[in-house]
Amino acid sequence: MKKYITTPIYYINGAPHIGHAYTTILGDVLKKFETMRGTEVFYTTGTDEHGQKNQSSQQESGLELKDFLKMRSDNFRNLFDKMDIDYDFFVRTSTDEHKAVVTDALNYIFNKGLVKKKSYEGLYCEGCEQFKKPSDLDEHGNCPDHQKAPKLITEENYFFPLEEHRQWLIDYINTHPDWIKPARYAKEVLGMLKEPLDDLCISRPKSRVWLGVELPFDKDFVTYIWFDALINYISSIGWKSDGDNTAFNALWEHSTHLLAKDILKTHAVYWPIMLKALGINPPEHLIVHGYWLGEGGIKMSKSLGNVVDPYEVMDLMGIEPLRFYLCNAMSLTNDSQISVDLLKQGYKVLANNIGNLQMRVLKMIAKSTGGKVPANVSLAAEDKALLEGIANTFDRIYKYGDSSLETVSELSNEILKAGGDVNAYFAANEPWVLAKDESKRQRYEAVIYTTLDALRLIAAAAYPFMPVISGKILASLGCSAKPSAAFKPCDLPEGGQTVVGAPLFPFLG
Ligand code: ME8
Repeated sequence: MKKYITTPIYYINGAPHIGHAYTTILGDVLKKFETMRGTEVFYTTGTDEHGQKNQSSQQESGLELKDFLKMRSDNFRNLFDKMDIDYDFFVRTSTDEHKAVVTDALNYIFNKGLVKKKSYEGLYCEGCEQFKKPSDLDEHGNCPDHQKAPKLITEENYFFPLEEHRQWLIDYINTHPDWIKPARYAKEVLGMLKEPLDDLCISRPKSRVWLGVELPFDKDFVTYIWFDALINYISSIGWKSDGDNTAFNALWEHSTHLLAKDILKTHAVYWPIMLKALGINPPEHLIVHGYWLGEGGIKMSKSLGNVVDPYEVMDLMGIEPLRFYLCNAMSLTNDSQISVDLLKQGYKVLANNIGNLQMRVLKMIAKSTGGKVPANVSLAAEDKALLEGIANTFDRIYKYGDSSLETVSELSNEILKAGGDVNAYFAANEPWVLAKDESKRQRYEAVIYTTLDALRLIAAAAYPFMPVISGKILASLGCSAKPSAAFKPCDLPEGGQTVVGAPLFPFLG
């Protein structure tokens, strides 16, 4: 079985910020988690290059369209490359391959008689690229995400009716409790489905928006950006309305879309209904996360300017501690505050936990045994209990966890907890005192072996978040094996050579 994991494709009207970096990091962490337990993953991320926002941005830039799109898309790709994201395909909606699939899908639903043309008046939020109902707005009549009043627009457009599928979607959500995770977002979607669904406007007149995929059945219009963008999830893996979809179907069956709650409605209401019209099942899972809140406690966003720059914080603390922090600090169902100060604090937690433990134990045995892992140790019940507890926890998460935020969050918490427990064990057993007394040699060696073996388990478990640091810890313990999801206690080869290297988490200053 091969899994398919996707991130949203990001608008290119601004530079990427930590929110975009986070979802793409989360996908990479999930990919590594799955790979470690033997499941292959096809992972996609990319850029959403059409629509009014991108069009306005291009006009302001004064650049040729092609150059503008490439430059802005590369801003995202270069960031993801610098962050060592192991994506298998980088989507660009401006490519002919993607556009051909959008055209194919539009023709398919048009020919099935699922599209109708009518005049429409509505409140349009450019930030969301969506028509809004008065009930979607805050008390000042603004879009809550963009803090701007939507514009009243009257236009002739093409529509795709949704209402007739509402009950089917409600039933689908109720019979598939694992479809949308965490569960509170499924409840939110059921809330959206309490009222009849308006027809989805799937076109924009070229007189207003020309940056898009032309409607195959009316050259005066382009496709609505969301209709175009959502199709990326099927265009990236080769769907065709009339081709052989065997390979597509195999991947699609195990598909997970990652997204924040800002785009829950498009993914959990429009998308499954679009897919149904195309004869495709909903993706297997939608994994939804909350917002990173920037300055002022409001959602960080390009348009509000309260963003954390991923390059700045990567330079400050390194990509791997940043990955760990983001995955650990994003709460499952709420929003999370983020700032450079909070990131620095998170870095210190890691340094004091895993970093401190590694340095202390390695320096100690470098002095006492020339760095050799003690052999023929006789572990006390306390030592065995510590190692078995840690191994069992990681074993359970790797065996039964799924590709979700809950798993990632639990794993990162358990890594810190294990690090804390081993630091406490080390302090309580005072190996530096034992080392001075030859009659306590056996006990000294057991404490050292236990600490080293625990560190090995922690490093292996941390691989999806910090692959390079995990490898460095394992190498420093004399373990060359690639981390695997088999967490067995007391597996550290006896007699191996340990090495005190440079600190894993240098002082930030
Ligand atoms: O919505 N906190 O693109 P977008 C957490 N092109 N995550 C955040 C975030 C924040 N403050 N800000 C952005 C679009 N994100 C469409 C998507 S998909 C078919 C089309 C992340 O550039 C998060 O993943 O506005 C969110 O859903 C996405 O970026 C929105 O990116």
